[in-house]
Amino acid sequence: PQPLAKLHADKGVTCADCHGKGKVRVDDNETAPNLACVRCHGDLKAMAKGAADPLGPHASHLGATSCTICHRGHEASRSYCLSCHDFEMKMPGGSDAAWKPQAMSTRRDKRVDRADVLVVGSGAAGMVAAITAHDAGARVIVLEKQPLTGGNSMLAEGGMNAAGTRAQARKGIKDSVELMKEDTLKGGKYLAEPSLVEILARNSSASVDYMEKLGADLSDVGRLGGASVSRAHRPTGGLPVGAHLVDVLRRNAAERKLDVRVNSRVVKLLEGKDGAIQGVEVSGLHRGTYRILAKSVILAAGGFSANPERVARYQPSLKGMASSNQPGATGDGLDLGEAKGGRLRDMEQIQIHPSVAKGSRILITEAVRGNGAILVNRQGVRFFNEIGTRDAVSQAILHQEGKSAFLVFDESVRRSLKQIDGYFHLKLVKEGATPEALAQALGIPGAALKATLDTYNAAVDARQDPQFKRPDMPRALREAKFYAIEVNPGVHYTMGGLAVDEATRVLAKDGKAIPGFFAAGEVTGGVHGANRLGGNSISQTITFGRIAGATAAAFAKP
Ligand code: MEZ
Repeated sequence: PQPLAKLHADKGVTCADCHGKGKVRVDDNETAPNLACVRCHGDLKAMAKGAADPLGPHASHLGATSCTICHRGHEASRSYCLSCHDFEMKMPGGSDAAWKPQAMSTRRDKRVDRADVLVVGSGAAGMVAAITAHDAGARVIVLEKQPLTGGNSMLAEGGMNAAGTRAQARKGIKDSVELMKEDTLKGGKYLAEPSLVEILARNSSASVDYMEKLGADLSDVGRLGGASVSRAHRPTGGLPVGAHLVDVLRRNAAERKLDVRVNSRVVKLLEGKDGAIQGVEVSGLHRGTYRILAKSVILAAGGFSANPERVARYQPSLKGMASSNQPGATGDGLDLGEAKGGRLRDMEQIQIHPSVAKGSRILITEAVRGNGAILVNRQGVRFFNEIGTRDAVSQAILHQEGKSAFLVFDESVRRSLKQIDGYFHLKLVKEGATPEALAQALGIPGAALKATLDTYNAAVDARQDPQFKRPDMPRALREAKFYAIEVNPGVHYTMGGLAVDEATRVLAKDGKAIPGFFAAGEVTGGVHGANRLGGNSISQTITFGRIAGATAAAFAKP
């Protein structure tokens, strides 16, 4: 395909129209070309208007992204959506090959930038840390290797766990810090660091308040696997939590004029003579390699679920399994930290999520089960407590014929959780007017599926599941239509990472904190032990992001 620069030139558009007049070097955020795109074509909203598909690429769950992520000027355009989806996507000057990162400039820029607090990674942990540090008076720079902010937090669906919140009180849910702590420790097979779990649970309600203060809506509360009560907070109607929180964090970063640099990959942490971390060497898409000196560095670079080689190295049994993660979740942060003496812990603890849509990388949120869906096998029968912990449910599915299962629900479950609409949009759902019709669409025995639903509905009525002891059955499955999605486990979360203390200081192999070096989010280990509970990841990012931002800002003060 002709690149866009040529297509534009053919229409009389000049270089200066996109790049600006005079000697202008494109920055790593590609600010000038993106402004030029919007000037001529309108913003994302304008581009989405009138499109045949109301959830098309210009109105996607990625939110406010820049045009040049997909629409390249001097090479074939590639849709970022194709990193995870296999849509047919045609665009002018575009190739239908999967998206891949562009090659970074090889130049060396001798200019040195300076910050009080430097944050590596722009998922929820990084952005919360950056906002907190900024609000504490620090000069902050955020670096993100991907062309957009949000990290894996952008894909979080089911909710943010918190105990003792106002939303729970409004719904009459009785929860406590102690119960959340015990659920988390038990779910993680008591491998987690109790002091970190205590911090997670004790601060969770305040972290919901914090996000609400920034403008988030976390008023819907649902139940997820391994939780004794409903404590997963998400937007009204059960919309996905991650895209919403990332949107709020982006807005807050913009309001504060935070210096957020995408297409900026950290290649090295810089160390002073005393062993303190004093900045980074970064490779920028256009600027090339340069240094940023900082008094504190916070690593919030995420996990490695999207790095199949690394996953297989720590867990050979997971070789070849699809991942639900965004393409940037490759674990580079772990290498950066380890190279500076950081201790890695629990690296072999890798979570597989029970419900990834078969043949895809699309996570079907656990909240569908939490809101009432059941799992049936090819014989049309249930085989496990659907809201057990992820490790247990995943193993149960892998023991079924075909190593997959059908997630079955009805119209009432569909209505209860808005994020289910997205699965219809992605054409992942089969349906039938009756259980038998649904079974026919799935190719499984109709009488068996009908009997399974009758037995389950009787258990819901009796508030007791004698078969599998499911502790919470919020609704019967009686309302046509009936729906199903075929699911199988996928690599979802890496519990291991850099060891940190209660103040998010990165610990060296001798157990001592490395001065000036902090970490938060999935790049750290110790919060979840051998198995993370659904909803604890977003909770962790906000709580430990806040702590990291405050501690790093305090450390940076003279
Ligand atoms: O915390 C998670 O990973 C989560 C809630 C995922 C999901 O099923 O939605």
